[in-house]
Amino acid sequence: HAADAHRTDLMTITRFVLNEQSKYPESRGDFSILLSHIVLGCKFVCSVVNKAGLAKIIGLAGETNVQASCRGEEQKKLDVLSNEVFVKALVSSGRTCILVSEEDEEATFVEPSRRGRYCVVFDPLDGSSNIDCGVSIGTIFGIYMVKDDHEPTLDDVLQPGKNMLAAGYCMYGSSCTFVLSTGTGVNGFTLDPSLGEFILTHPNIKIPKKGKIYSVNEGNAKNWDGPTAKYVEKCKFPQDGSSSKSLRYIGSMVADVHRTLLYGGIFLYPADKKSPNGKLRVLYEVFPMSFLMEQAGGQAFTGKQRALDLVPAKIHERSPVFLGSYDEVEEIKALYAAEEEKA
Ligand code: P6P
Repeated sequence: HAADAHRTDLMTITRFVLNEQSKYPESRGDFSILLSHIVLGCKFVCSVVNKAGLAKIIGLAGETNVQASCRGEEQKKLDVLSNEVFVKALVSSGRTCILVSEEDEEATFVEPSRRGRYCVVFDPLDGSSNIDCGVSIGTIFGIYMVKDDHEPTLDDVLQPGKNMLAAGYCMYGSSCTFVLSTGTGVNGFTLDPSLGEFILTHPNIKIPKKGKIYSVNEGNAKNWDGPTAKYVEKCKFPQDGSSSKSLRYIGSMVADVHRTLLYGGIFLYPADKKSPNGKLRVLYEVFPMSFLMEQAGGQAFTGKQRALDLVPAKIHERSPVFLGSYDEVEEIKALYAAEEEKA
């Protein structure tokens, strides 16, 4: 019975990654071990974020950090707590050597005895300012291999996004959804809380070639450059008789990108006069989401070049980004190219 087989043949993320690994006989399973520690971190953050509202109430009453701390310490901000969980999980995996987190000014160099070959760049809780109103937030990560066996340096993480081995995010919303690419397509997993396992629910995600949704903070419109302003104008007042697009902007990148990936359309965080490099960070927001978009058949562009070709000079560098359906990004690229020709 197919239905029964479906119910009993659970494709967990662990099984899925082991299947992937079996394609590389020489692999020692290091990547699978690394990924299992990232998944562990996400499960922890999912449980803490879901209690956030409750914790706040209890926290207010007792001013204690309900997250398993008996030292009565102050309620730790969830993004700080999440960061600590991911750093500890990644170091304890014994498979990492450099960590770059949105929460830490400096990169973490793992001590030699615990060092592995992978560098992980991550935003432990992106959009955390949205927690109090219950908007979905998420963890975003990308994984590089160190360049060589020499002493690790920042050059091992200042690599173009196209060198990433894997990237993904975990969205903490009505359900906990883990979306991952290891370079051979994109797959989505949903946490089954009764099993504590991520189950494959969105196999081989492909973003629609076109989309009817544009996603941008219109509040910045007065500061946009010409091509962005022209593109958004076309979304609202199409000249070719097509219907105008819908605007959907949640203000939490993981939620806006997840909707774009599944429904199609385009997500934009352009440069503007106030922030010439836009707002989003290259290593742990732009690169992972651009990697996923390309793997799903979409595109990602910075206004000047393919996002994944960018070579960051600093670990917290920002870049404008236009990502989503292939045809939508093509339109933005044409507008920037036309601007370039005029210049
Ligand atoms: P704005 C959240 O703070 C974040 O880093 C992303 O998750 C989100 O896409 C963006 O900033 C929202 O920025 O300027 O539109 O509020």
